[in-house]
Amino acid sequence: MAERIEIRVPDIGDFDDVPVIEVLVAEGDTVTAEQSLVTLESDKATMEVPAPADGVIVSLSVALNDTVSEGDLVGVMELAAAAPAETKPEDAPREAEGVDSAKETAAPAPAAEAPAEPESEATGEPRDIEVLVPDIGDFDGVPVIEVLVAEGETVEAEQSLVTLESDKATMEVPAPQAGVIKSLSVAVDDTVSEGDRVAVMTVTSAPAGKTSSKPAPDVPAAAAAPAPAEKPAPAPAAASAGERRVPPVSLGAERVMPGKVPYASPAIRAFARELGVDLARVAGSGRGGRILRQDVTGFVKSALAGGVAPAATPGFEVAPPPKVDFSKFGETESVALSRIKKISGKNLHRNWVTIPHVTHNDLADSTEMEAFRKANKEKAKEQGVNLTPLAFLMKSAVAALEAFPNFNASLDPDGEHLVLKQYYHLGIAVDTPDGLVVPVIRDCDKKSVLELAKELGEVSQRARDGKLKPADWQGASFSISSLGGIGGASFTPIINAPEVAILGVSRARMEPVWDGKAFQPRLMLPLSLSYDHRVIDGAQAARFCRHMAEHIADAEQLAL
Ligand code: CAO
Repeated sequence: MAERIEIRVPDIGDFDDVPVIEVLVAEGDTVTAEQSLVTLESDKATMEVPAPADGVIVSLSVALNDTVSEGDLVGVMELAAAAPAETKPEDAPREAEGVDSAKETAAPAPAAEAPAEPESEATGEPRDIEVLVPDIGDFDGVPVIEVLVAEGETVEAEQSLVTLESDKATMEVPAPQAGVIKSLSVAVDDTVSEGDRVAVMTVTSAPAGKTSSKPAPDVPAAAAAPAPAEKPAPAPAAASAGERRVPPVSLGAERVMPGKVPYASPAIRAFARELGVDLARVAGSGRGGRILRQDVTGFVKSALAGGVAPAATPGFEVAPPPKVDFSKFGETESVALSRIKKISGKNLHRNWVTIPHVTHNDLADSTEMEAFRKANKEKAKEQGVNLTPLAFLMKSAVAALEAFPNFNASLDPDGEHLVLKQYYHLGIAVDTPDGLVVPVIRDCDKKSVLELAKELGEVSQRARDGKLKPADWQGASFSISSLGGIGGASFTPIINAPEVAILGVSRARMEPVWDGKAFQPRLMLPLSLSYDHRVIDGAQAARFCRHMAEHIADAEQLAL
């Protein structure tokens, strides 16, 4: 039978009860040497426990959210036949991790010296201290991948100042105590080693215990910043209680694997957890796809603006559009999108992907309405008004909205209430040379058809001239998009959130309509009502359209 070995939590520094935040394999999985099995996360470091050799996971002894300490059993694996014969099972994990056993038995690596405290510490007077890179194991020349604070910034004790990343681990250097960053001695992409100066801080309180800091020499901040960091004198071998440093752990056990788990530092993971952000959905803009603080805040901003698509079903993630070099197929020209197109594009996309749309189509008999309109067109023209069907349709829409109040509403952000509006402000989609805009005509219930037609003409002209003010497109409770002047039989208008429905109007056409005895030529007007199915049921939508159609067909309601 193949040899079985226990996999145990390696030296993880002074930390006990570190949570398991990911279990990356299952029992029965075949793994290769160095493949990560579980991820542990202290408040300062993310570590993975790798497989010591090739083999098969026989059993797992930890689950998500368990807490573990050095030596705890992670699982048992059966070594593949080719496993090195000389590897003693109980030593295998550590050997594979590259932990130097001599180092393990030796006293902890020297931390920065904590020299005799100057008098000011006792008196609480401001003084400068240097923050030094603590024991980071056997690594030298570790790149700084993030600088998390700026000069002049006030920081809390334990707040992370910079993130370092070796090819095996991500570590943060925290502030030893609360204070103000006087100068930074490192920048992104600098490389540092144990004892190098990270920053100079001005502090007042006495440190809680020994820290990787020492009083700063009298160096002007500006001169201090780019200066090469000094190595501190070695500290006493045994670290006293309260000593704070980045886990002085076997770095072979610490690793962050881009692509497998969200690639982010512990501080960023904590920040994301606080905001409820799933890091798996955040694109990292840092080196090697690392997720930075601004990536998380950017994601949140985008989500609040509705620009983040809901999580995809596993296996059905939305693939990015293909990148095609069109010039391979013929001549091309690149034209910048207008500002309006860029803004409305984002809103349309958000509304399309976040609202469950259904479009209900119906036909309204507009024969009488059209006859009335034509009969009054000249009269309206004398008053400088272009009388089109749209002004009549606005009145019919208001009548339907009065009858079905939940179409004149918005979903409360709590998702549990509907905000019913007692006003009838209609957004009207206007086609302009720069793109689609939706100015609002207010209090349509209080205005006559002629007044609506007049305002429609004025506002659409201002829209085409690019003269709309922000107030002109705010506050709509329902919208209408009319393509009737152009053509078409029906279409699916996109709901203008936070509204819950929008009416699309296409071009009226003569159709034979059966009156019970014979076909009659009637001018039929296509109505396409898109509605938010979370708020409106299909039957209600059908009734709303019928209400509108009957209002349009009702000769009695026709008035200017
Ligand atoms: N059926 C038949 N004829 C119609 C009609 C309809 N449904 N709607 C308008 N017409 C006629 C008008 O009566 C007018 O003809 P007359 O001058 O002979 O009376 C002609 O078509 C042109 O009308 P119009 O389009 O200039 O005016 P309107 O009041 O109907 O529309 C406006 C105004 C601003 C809505 C329109 O100009 C516009 O921009 N529409 C495009 C909206 C759009 O892009 N929507 C798509 C958004 S994506 O969802």
